[in-house]
Amino acid sequence: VLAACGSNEEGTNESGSNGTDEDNGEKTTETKTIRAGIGLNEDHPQYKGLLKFKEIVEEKTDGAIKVETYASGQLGDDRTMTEALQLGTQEVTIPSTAPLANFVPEFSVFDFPFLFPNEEVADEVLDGEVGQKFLDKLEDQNLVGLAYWENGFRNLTNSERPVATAADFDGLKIRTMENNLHLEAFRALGANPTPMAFTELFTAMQQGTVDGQENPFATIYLSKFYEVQDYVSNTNHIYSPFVFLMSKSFYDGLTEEQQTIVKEAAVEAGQYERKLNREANDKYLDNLIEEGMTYTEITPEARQEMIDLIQPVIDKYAKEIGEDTVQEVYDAIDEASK
Ligand code: KDG
Repeated sequence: VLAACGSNEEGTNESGSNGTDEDNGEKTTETKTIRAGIGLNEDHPQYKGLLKFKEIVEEKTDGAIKVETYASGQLGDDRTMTEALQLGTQEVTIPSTAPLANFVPEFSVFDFPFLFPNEEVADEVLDGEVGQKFLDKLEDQNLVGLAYWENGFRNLTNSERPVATAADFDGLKIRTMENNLHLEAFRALGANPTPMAFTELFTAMQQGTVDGQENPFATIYLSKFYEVQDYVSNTNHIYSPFVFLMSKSFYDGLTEEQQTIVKEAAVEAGQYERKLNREANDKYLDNLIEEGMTYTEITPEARQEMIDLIQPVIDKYAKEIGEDTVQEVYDAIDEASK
């Protein structure tokens, strides 16, 4: 029956549209493919945002640009994917600013602990003139920064003990992102930090290579870190932005109209991602407690002590980055906080 069906269809096609197309000599424009990879999994708002980007781009370009999405580090980690963009062997990735600072050191300013007071101020600064200035610095690295998305305020988890004060960090083996400022900030708190790609983190906690890590509640819950971690504290120590990156060689090969479409799609999908991410970060602490984690709240006094211990590290990096650049960021935060 199937075979008969098949030949019927073939028969219809032969005298149908295929032939007509060829006869018209229509030129089909080449389809371009964006391979977009992230480290987080398919449940995370970052992936949902990426699907939104795909939907907008494929619709607005009438399928002339196809987007393939890869989650869970299938294409690599933040650093290796960013390198692949530079080489032109991958088209899109959305790293945290922390590993991106290995390419453009100035990005570390956004990872200064306790810099942004809340998400709304971060939006205003990153989406404004100051944020754009940092994106412009990516061009020299063969990268195009199309938009800021949100990872969010990072919180500590570990398998050893409740962390309420700076003293509780003593000797804890904490995995950090691959960023020197992060490393030094945790050392200043007395911890014993190790940089590691996100893709290796779950196993490292499971095997006890590290005692703990820090990430927003959404990531902690959606990556099931509660299976290998017992304690969580709302340290809220760093607001982590994501940067939506495109390979410059790919971007330069797009028509002007396509460039506008991908730019606008990255911004629009980013607004959607931020909304989902905020909802997720608001609700998942409760889920972590339900899963059996012990929650410790950081008091304002304890947080102030952490700020004081980390301040020399911030001062050091402010000098390295350039005090004018850092001041511009501080001014924009003050302005947005009014
Ligand atoms: O997709 C983004 C992830 O690769 C990474 O940036 C997540 O915050 C992160 C981390 O801790 O590595």
